[in-house]
Amino acid sequence: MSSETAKNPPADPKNGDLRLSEANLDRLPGQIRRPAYDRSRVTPGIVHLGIGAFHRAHQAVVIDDLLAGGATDWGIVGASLRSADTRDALAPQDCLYTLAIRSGEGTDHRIIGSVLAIEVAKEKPGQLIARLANPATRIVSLTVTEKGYCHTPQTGDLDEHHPDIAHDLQNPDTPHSAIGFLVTALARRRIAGEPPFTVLSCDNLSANGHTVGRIVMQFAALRSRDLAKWIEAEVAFPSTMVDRIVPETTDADRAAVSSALGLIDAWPVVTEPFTQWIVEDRFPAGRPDFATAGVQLVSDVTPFEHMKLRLLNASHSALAYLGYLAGFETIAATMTDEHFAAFARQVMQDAAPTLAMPRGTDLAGYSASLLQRFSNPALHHRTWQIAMDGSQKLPQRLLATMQDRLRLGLPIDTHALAVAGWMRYVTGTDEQGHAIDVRDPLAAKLKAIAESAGPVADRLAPALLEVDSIFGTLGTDPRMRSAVTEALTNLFKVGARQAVQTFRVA
Ligand code: CS2
Repeated sequence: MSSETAKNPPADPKNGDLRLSEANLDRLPGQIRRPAYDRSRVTPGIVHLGIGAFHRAHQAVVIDDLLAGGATDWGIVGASLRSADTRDALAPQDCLYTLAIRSGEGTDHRIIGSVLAIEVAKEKPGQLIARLANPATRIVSLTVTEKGYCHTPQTGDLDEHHPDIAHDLQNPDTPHSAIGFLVTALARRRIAGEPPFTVLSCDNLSANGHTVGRIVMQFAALRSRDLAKWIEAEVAFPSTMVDRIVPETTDADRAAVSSALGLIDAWPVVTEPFTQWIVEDRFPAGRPDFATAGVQLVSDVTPFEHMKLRLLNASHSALAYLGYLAGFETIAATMTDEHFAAFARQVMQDAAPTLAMPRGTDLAGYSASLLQRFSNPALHHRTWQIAMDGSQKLPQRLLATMQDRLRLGLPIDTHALAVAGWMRYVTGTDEQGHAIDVRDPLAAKLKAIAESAGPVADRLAPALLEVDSIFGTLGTDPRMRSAVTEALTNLFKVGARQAVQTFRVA
């Protein structure tokens, strides 16, 4: 994202404008942790598609721990599908970067060395395909965000009309999408008689492994039925639940980190102390000894994934839309309002009866810890950032819970207010009449719907509920229509702050 590009890296009085790099590691203040292994001896075993801040603050840190423990053949080659920003920022610093862990107690800095190289797929697609096809690559992991899967969020099926998919079917050797790269590389492996890599989705999708597997097979079937059959028989797509809050890096973060280091880091990542990774243990091509780095290996990740999506991400999105409309810039600021905090708790409470957790799971404790994490005053996590791509996020975060609650005969007014918040947000005009920069693959369509309906809940709510790729059959349910219309009517009437304040929480 260009807003994350390094701007005016600050000069340090001691080290001038020296850059963080292998050669300069010795200049770091003694307390700053750095790779405890010889990076020149590490070979790549993982290719990661979508090397953004989230991957660098989460999976790359786990791998850094494993490399420190002696697993020298599991280094990461990162790839950006389009933008050269991350590569341009990190290549001059030997792909080293800082993890800044922030809490109310201060910041802990650590240098991460597990990323060995970064490629830009758009520049050299053939090079990335060759790397993926190389049998040394045993895991291909992904954080390409929800929209990167080119699927219909409501059904989980490949969107055959997606422009990138249409392109990739015509141009298998120069794909644009992650799906196109995976399938071309898998086809090469098959022809070469090599075993496939394991595909590890680390995005916030429901049943992310199963979902990416289905999309990959549907795409492959459009190219060759035999290829699709081979993928179905041979390729593992374990599901994962990945959790760490990672706000976008700001120029102020860059300045603060560079000053703590005494060296310039063009793109550090800032995060919270909490981190969690739960992975289904299906890696026929081998895997690092994840458990030694605190990763939980399970046979079925689904309940944990649902728990995270319906408690954490659902309340995050609810706070993002309603908080933004109420004029709060960050999640932590939104949480300082007790009514918003109570509303977030209610979103979680309402999701609880829809979850089937393993015995002994402490949902109340989990929810309490989420509220605490959201309140971390040192994280500047913008409501606007989380509000992005709602059309891709709503189904698994909010709508699945509503569907289940309706099935159970339970009321849906809490989630209806959150969905109404999204509807009010995507009109593109805030409560003061200012424009909202709505980022969403469906932004233009949503805006057109909002313009034709006007700011009238009775017209806008039903019109948006008809967007099938988001709402599916739920959008036609009369209980859904009336709950959302009622919530949106109130939002237009009294505004988000008062709507949340007067919302009856249990
Ligand atoms: C957030 C997530 O941006 C968003 O939509 O809800 O990125 C969230 O911070 C992570 O899933 C936390 O693990």
